[in-house]
Amino acid sequence: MPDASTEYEVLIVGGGLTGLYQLYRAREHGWSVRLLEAGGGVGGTWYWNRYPAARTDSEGYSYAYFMNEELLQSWDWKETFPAQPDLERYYNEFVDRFDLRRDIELNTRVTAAEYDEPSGRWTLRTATGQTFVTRYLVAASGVLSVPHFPDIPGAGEFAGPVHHTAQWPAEGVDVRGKRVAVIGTGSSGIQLIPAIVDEVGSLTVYQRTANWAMPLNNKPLSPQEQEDIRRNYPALRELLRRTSGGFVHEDATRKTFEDSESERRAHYERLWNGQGMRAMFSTYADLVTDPAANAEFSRFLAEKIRSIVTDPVVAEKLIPSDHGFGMKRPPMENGYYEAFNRSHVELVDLRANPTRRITATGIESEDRLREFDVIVYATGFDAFTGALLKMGIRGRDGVSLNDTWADGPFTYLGVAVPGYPNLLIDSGPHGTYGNIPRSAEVQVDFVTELVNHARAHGYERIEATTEAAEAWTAHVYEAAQYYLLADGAWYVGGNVPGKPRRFLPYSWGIPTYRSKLDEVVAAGYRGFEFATAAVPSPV
Ligand code: NA7
Repeated sequence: MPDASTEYEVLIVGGGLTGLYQLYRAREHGWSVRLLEAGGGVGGTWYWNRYPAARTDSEGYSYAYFMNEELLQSWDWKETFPAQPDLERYYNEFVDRFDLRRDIELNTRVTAAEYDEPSGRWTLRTATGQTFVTRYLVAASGVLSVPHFPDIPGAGEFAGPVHHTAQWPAEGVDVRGKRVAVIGTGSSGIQLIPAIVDEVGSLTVYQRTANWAMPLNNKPLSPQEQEDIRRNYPALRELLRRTSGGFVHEDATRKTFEDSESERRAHYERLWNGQGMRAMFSTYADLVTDPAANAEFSRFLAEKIRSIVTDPVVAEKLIPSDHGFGMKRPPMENGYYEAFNRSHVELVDLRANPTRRITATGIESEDRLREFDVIVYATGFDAFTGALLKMGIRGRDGVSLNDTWADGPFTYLGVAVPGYPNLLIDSGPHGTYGNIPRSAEVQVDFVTELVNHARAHGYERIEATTEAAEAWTAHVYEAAQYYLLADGAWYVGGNVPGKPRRFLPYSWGIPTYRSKLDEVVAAGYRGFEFATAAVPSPV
C-alpha cells in the first residue's frame, strides 16, 4: 500500500480556470477533494503570464464562468478584452466567493503520480516532498502551461536578467531605457512589444516566423454596455453553446468566392475593424480549408501590413511567406506593426540571419553581436501534452505516460487513457479547444458526471478501453485532413524540437464534442469499463 499520508477521493492538479471550476463542481457534489497548484496563487495562465499587456483575445464576458447567475451579475468587465490583473482578480474573487481556498494547496508542484493496482489509488509526490493519495487523479494542468525555452548555445551565459513571458516576475521587469531583446513573435511577443516600446532604450525583435496578426480593437466598456451584457447573458449563453469555438463570433456560412471582389473587400475591411478573433470564425467558411480562399484573405492582410510599416524591407519581413492566415493560431495586436516604425526598434530575421550563440553581453548573430541589458523569451509553450508528461505519471505496471505517448497522445474523449485507471483529464490533448472556459466546462462537467456515475454505482475504478481510445484518436486526427495547417503550429507539436508531429486538439468544434460526450453518457458511458472494489491486497 502507498504510504498514505493524506488521502482524498479526488485530487485535482492545477488551479487555473479549469481546475478551479472542477473544484467548484467537486464541492457541489460533496467529494472529498484537494486541489494542488504549482504557483503561489490561483489563475493558472492568468497567474503566470504577467508580462505587460498580457490579456485575453476572448471577449471577457464570454470568458466568464457561466454556472452561477449571481457571479455573472456581480462582475463587471471593464474592457472588452480583460488584462491579466483583472483576470487574476476574477479567479481570486471566484475562489473566495465560493470558499474554495480551503481546499487549495498552493506552491505544490506534482513531480510523480503513480497508480497502485491493488489499492486502486494514485500516489502523488510533490517537489516539496509531500505525499498525497487519491482514488481519482484529475489533471487540469493546462494546455499552455509549460514554457518552452529554445536550446540556444550559450543560453546560460548572459550576465543580465533573462525572462520568459510565461514566468514574468510579480514585481515586473524594469526595462526603462534598457537595451531589450525579445525572442519570439507569437501572441505573447506581439502583445508585449508595443507595450514596452515607449519605455525601452532600444528593442530588438528576433523573429523566426512572421505571423498574421490582426487588430484586437479592445475598448473600455461603458456602464450602459456593462448593463446590457448583464441583461443579455441568457442569449449570450445560447450563442456560445452554438458557435464552433465557443466565441461570440458566428461561424461563417458563405464561401469566399460566392462574394464578388468588392463584397469580399468590404467584408475583410469590416473584419479588420472588428474585435478579437472574429476573422478566424466569421471571414468565410472556407478560410482554412481552401488554399485560394486563404490566399485571398492573406493578401488583404499583407496589404495592411505594407500600409502600416513604413520601411518596405521590414514590411516584407513581417509578412509570413510560409503559411496563410489561420494556419497557426492568429495573434491579436495593438500597435505591433507600428512599433517597427520607431527608430529604436530593429527586426532580426532569424531565417536570413541565424543566431550563433548567446554571450555574456548579448546575442551573437551571423552578422554581428548585439549587446543587451535584458533578454526576453516569448518562445511559447510545450502545448497540450507538456504538463501531463512532466508530472511523472505512471499507470498500471509502472508504465510511464511518456512511453505510452512516445508517438503522440492516445486518449478516449481527451479524458481518459487505457492503462491509466482513474486518471481523468480536464485539459490536455484530444479535448476541445477554442474559447477555453467554454471548452473546459464541457470536459469538466463530463468528468464530474463520470465520477458521480461511478460513485452512484459503487464503482471504484474507471478505465477507457483500448478500442474506444483507438477510435477517438483516429477521429481527432481525421479533422486535421480538412484544415490548412502550418508545420510549426503549436497545435501540431511543431514548435518544440523532437516532439512528435500530431494534431493535438479536438477540432470538430465544441458543439460536436458536447454531442459526442452526450452520446457516450446516453449509451451508459460506452467505451469505459467500471469495476467495483479494487483487487484486495494479499495479506
Ligand atoms: P507561440 O505562439 O508558440 O510563439 C512562440 C514564438 O517563439 C514564435 O514566434 C516562435 O517562432 C518563437 N520561437 C520558438 N522557438 C524559437 C527559437 N528557437 N528561436 C527563435 N524563435 C523561437 O507562443 P506564445 O506564448 O506567443 O502564444 C501561445 C498561445 O498563448 C497563443 O497562441 C494564444 O493561444 C495564447 P516559430 O513560429 O515557432 O518559428
